[in-house]
Amino acid sequence: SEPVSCTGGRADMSLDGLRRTFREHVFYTQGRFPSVATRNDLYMAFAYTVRDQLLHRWIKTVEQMAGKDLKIVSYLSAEFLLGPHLENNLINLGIYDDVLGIAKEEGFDIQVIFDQEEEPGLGNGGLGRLAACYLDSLASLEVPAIGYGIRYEFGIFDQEIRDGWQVERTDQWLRLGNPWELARPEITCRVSFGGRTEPYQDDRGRYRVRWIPHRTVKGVAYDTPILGYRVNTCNLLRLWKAEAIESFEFEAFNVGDYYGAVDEKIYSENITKVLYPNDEPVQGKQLRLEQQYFFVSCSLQDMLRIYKLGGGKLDRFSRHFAIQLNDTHPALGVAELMRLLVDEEGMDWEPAWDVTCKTFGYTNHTLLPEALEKWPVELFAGLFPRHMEIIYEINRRFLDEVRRRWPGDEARVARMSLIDESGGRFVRMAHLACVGSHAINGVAELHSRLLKEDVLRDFHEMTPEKFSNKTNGVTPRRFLVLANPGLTRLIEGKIGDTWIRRPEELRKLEPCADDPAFREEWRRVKLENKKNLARVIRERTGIEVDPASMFDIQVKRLHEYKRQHLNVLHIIALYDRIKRNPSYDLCPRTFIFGGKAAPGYFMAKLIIKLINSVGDTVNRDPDVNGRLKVVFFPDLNVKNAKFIYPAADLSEQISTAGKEASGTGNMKFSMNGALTIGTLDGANVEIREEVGAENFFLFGLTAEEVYSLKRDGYRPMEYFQANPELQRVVERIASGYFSNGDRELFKPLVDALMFHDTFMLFADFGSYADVQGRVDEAYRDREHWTRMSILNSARMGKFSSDRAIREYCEDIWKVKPVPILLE
Ligand code: GPK
Repeated sequence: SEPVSCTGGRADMSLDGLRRTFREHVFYTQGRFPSVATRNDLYMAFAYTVRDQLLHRWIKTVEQMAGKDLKIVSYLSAEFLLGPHLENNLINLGIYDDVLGIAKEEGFDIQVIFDQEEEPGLGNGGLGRLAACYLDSLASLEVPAIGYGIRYEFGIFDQEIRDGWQVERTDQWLRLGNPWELARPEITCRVSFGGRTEPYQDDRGRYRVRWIPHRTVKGVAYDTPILGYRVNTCNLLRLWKAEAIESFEFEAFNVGDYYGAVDEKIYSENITKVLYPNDEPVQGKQLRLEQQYFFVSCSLQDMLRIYKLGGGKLDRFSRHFAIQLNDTHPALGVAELMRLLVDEEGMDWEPAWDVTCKTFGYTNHTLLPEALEKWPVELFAGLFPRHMEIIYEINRRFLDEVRRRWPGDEARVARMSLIDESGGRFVRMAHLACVGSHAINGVAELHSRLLKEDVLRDFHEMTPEKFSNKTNGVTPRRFLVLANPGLTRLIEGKIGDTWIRRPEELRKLEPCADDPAFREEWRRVKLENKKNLARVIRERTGIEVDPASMFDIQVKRLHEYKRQHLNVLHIIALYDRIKRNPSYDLCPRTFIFGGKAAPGYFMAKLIIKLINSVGDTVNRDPDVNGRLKVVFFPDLNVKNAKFIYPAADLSEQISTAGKEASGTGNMKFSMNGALTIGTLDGANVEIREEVGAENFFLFGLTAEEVYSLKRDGYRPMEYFQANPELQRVVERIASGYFSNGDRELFKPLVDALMFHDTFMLFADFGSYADVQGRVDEAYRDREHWTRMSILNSARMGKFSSDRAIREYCEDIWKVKPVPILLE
């Protein structure tokens, strides 16, 4: 067919063209005269101007892919933590400066316009942000890809701090409209729940099963274009919204049941109402399981529909789609694809199973045993009677295989079964994902090794060839170019800008570490970034911080294994030293925390309260005299994070070894020239390898030491009794020093440490405090510190998500780039 013509008009990317399109959108899209246009009108008009450019490229992408014998990556994720689109798209299009110019001409501040954008907070933390970085890299590498997920009406809650406590407020990201998405009311799927199954014979006399569901909802597609960096590839993020199917309304209306019809509508729409705000699975919540199945079923139906458009035969499906499961949240896809192929498409079991296994890959993101998803069989079978049968059949065949390989080893069979029967019966989603995938990966070297040795040991023994490591990465576009324009300009002045696509080239900066003038410039940029953060902190918290002090930052979800409270114990130790010796020589430090706690996670919320209480006491104590400041930065999200990473001197990555699968914040900090104080956990291990041990502050037990200590019986009290400073620190908390004499407030926290200390803070406290002392000394030698900082940035190329995505493409997905031409 004829190529679609969309040149000229709104596709015109000249300065004049952009200005004209912008004015048109103010007028025709927002319906405003420039003189009465609100801030939001202007933002919307800019967004639509940019979206026009994206759509131009999107159509070219679809047009040039159609009819080609290519393979598409399908990234299934319950979360996509995208962050604001406008600035990012301007950078990827290469028109950032043009648009800055237009804004100036038209007489307004572009920062105010950027600030108007509500970010789509459709994720909790690392896992959701990783999915967003991977979409950016897929498009930037010109790989055909679709991200599939859920269009939550309410994303992750907004966090406020009141009286030191976290208060959650609903996220209303869609309130003023979302210019980045296109509703596709004509792209819909039906998704069913409940009911029963029934056997029958098909016209060829074959035994078949039919599912007679109890209720059915409709999924409607909402598409967001994802443009790559300085390429024409514009991929698709397709998010599903749940609605009631029309027939329900008609039926109910016919019998005069108006309220019944409305109820059904509310019931259906509930499925995509809200993101579960836990960064680990909430066990046993029916609505959460419904969400998972809803988006997985819509997405698989959509892929089959697209595939059939191309006229492909179903047994060749895996040559054209590579589906990646982002953790086990979409693992039900294994059973659903089997159902679609066998029940709906009439395939036989064996070929359908072959297609399924060749199509799916599974990424695991956690070693915490309590975070492995499992669903009560009763709940599962009630919602998905047919999938339950399919899972039993997968399991029967799988366990037969296990028994053939290991005759008589019934303990192994019980360990590997898709059904956990060790007290209650549960469907093990990780086992379903492993059995139904041809590739299984962890997200950092250490994590992948521990998966093989521990969590998925039996699966590794059985099919070692399925396992690999894919160390996480982050996009340098958002986390360096967009977040840190000052540093980007400085780097560009030295080595050009090709590193933005090939960050390994940042190595060319290494010699600059020896150049005093460059170091001076490097410090100037850091200081500017710190002033900027100091301003935002003042605006949001009222606290004054000194940009000349060391900015020591820990931002991430609040979790006991991430040990924000270990950081707090150290702050109290410094405070205690000052109180005991008012002339104690301490390099002035500002401790900055940020992150959300799951609303039902009491201990995490108590840690936020502790941070704020210690801050209240320390910040106003005249004895401290500017040497210590403690800040809790409220409402950490992608938008706020951009002020934080570029302003850090020290990055806190202090999880108990063996608990953090990878971490990605560690990479964002180091890229921006922060030094890391960290344990040998997750990707810290590889960051240290890359930047050099001499440019990294290492402390704490290794994963092996943590395991053996646990095995031999860890007694926190022994560490407590051996360390007088630790005793004083804990005593200050327990005595009510930070809580107006209230000894009850932090008792749960103190008791948990004294009697259990599951995450071994006491075991690591001594080593942490010692190494913090070395950090203090190192910061005094500012020239040397700057050297280390430059080398950190220069050596972080490996942690670009482009590198990670290349590895997935080559080893797992077997997909190749498809360059897109504009004309
Ligand atoms: C892991 F299992 C999970 C989860 O449910 N949510 C989540 O954010 C994180 N993660 C890990 O905790 C991080 O270590 C890792 O870097 C990130 O996933 C991305 O892989």
